[in-house]
Amino acid sequence: MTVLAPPDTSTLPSRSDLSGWVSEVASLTGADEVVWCDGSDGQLQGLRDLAVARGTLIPLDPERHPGSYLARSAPDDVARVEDRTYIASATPEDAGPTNNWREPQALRAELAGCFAGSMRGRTMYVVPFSMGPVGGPLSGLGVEVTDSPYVVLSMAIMTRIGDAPRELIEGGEPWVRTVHSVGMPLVDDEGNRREDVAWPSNDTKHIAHFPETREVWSFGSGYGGNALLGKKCFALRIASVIARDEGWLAEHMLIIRVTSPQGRRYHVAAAFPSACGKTNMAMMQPSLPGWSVETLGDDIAWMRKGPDGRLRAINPEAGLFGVAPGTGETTNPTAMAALGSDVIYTNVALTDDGDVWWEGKTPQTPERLTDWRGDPWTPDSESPAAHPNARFTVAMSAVPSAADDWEDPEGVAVDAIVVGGRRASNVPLVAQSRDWAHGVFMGASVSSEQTAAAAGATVGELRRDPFAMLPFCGYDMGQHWAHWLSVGEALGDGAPKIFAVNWFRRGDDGSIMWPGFSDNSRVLKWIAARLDGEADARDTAAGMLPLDGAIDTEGLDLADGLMEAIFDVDAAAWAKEADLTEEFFQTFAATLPAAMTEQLGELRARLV
Ligand code: GTP
Ligand code: SPV
Ligand code: MN
Repeated sequence: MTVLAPPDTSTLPSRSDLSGWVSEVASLTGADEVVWCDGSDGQLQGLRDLAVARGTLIPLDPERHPGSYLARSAPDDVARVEDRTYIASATPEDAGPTNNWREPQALRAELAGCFAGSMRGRTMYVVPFSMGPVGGPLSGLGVEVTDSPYVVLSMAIMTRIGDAPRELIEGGEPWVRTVHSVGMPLVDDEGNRREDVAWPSNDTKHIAHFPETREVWSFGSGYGGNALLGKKCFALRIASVIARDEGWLAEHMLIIRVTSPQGRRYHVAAAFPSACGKTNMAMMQPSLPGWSVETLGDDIAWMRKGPDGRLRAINPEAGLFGVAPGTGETTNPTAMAALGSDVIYTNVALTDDGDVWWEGKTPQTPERLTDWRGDPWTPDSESPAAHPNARFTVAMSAVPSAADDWEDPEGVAVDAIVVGGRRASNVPLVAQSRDWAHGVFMGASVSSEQTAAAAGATVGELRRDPFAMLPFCGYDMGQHWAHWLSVGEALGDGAPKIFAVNWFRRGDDGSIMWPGFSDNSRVLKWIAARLDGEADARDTAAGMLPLDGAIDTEGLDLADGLMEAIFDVDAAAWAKEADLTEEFFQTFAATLPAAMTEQLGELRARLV
C-alpha cells in the first residue's frame, strides 16, 4: 500500500476522480489495505471463505443449498434505521418535512470524526457498480467503499460490480460516491488490537445522504438498506433527486409483464411500502388459467420517457433482498424455486442438518431449531425463530419467472402504475384513478400499517407513506408530487393509467378478506380490461370501481357479501380519511401542488 498523508479529519473527502477519492477515504479511515473488487468469481470465493473463517457466514448443507450461507446480524442491527437516516441538502426546505434534514457542513464534520480511523485493522474494499445494465441509457454508476466482506458479497448479487463499471467511471461517466463502514476498528487509538466479531457494527449509526454532491456516507450498520448502498441510498434517495433534476422517476416499485390468454402483454409498475407485497406480486403465479406474470423487478423502478413517448422502466438492481417470513410454497413458490443455490440468508433460523427455516416457510414447524440469534429454539419459544425482517439475497437470474429480456437496457413501456398499502379498513380492493392528477393524489395519500422493515417501528400502526417513498424520497414530498404531475404532462396521452389496490382489508371478524397472492391476478385481469377499454366502472369517492361481478371470482369460495364489503366506500370513514389527508398535506405548505388541494376538494364533494 502507498504511504498516505495524515488524514484531514475536519471534513469528508470530496475529490471527484476515482483513485484520488479512494486514497482520501483510505487515509481518513486508516484501513490496513485497499482491495479493488473486479467482480471475478475467484475474488468473490476468496471473500466467502474469509467470511466463513470469521464466522460471518455459516455454510449451509451443500447438498440442499449449494453455495448458500446464513449470516446472523448483531441483535440490534436488523433493519433500516429511519431516525438516523439523513438528507443533508443545502436547505431544510429541500429535504422537506418528512425527512431528517442535517446541515451539510456540520454533518460532514461529524461524520469525519466517525470515519477517522474507523477501518483500522481492516481491509477497505472498493466496489465499482452499475445500477441497471452496464452502460445502458437508463442506468447509473456508483462506487461503494466498504470494510464489510458481507456487504461486498451482497453487492455482487444485488448490483453489477467490477471492472466494467470501473472502466466507465474512469472514462469520465458521472458516478455516485458511497462509503460504508461498520464502525468497529480492530486497532484503537493507542494501537491496541482487538478481536473481531462475526457481525461488527456500532451503537452509533448514521446513514447520511448529500444529494447535491451525490454522496452517501453510512456508518455503524451492516444491514440491508443501511449498508448495501446501491439500493435505497443511491437508487432511491440520491436517484430521486437526480430524477427530479433530469425529468425522470426513481420509485419504490416492482415491475412485471402480465400476459393474457389472448397473448396481450401489459407492463405494470407497482409501489407498495416495505414488506407489503412487492416481491410476492413480482413473482405471482396467477390462479386464473391462461394468464402469466413475468418478473422484471421486485423493489425499485427507474422510469423515463422514451423515444416512443412512453414511460420506459428498468429495474436498476440485479438481485433480490427479499423478506423471508411469509415466503413459502403456497404464498410464493417462485421465490422458493429461486432459492435453490447461491443464496445469502440473513437472520433466518437454522436446522441441525444445515437447512434454513422461517415462519411461513412450511406448514409444519420444526421441533428444534437454532434461532436467528444463535440460540436453541422450540415451538414453545416466545419469540419467532426467524427475525420478522429476515431476508434472502439472491440473483435475479435465479428467479424462474424472470422475463428473458429483464436486462433490456431500454426497459419496458409501462401501461399501468399501481399504488397501495396495508390497510385494514376503508381502501377498496382496487380502484382506478379518474385521470393522472387523481392518480397522483391516490399515490400522495397512501397510508399503510407499519412492518418490521424499519427498526423501532410500531408494527401495525398506520402511517402516511406517499408512493411508498416516505423513507426513500431524497427531497421534499410536495415537490415529489409536483414532479409526478409534470411527468404526466410530458407523457400526455401515452401516460400509464393509475390504479390503487389493497390486498389487506379486514372483515368484521378481523381476518384479511381477500385471498391475495395468486388470486391478485383477478385484479390484474380487471386492470387489463380497463386498459383495453373493455370494462365499465362506477365513479366513487375512492375512484373508479369495478361494476358488480366484474372481478373474476370463478373458482373462489368466498363468503356471502365479501365482494361488497371489500369494495364498500363508507362516506363517514372517507370524510375522516379526507380530514387526515388534509392535515398531512398541510405539513408541506408551500410545495403542495394546487392540484392536490383540488383533488381533496373533489373527494369531499363526492361524499355529500
Ligand atoms: P420490501 O422488500 O421490504 O420492499 O418488501 P416487499 O414489498 O417486496 O414485501 P414482500 O413481497 O416480501 O411481502 C412481505 C409480506 O407481505 C409477507 O409476509 C407476505 O406474506 C405478505 N403478502 C404479500 N402479498 C400478499 C397478499 O396478496 N396478501 C396478503 N395477505 N399478504 C401478502
Ligand atoms: C425495504 O425496506 O423497503 C427493503 C429492504 O427493500 S432494505 O433494503 O433493507 O431497505
Ligand atoms: Mn423495498
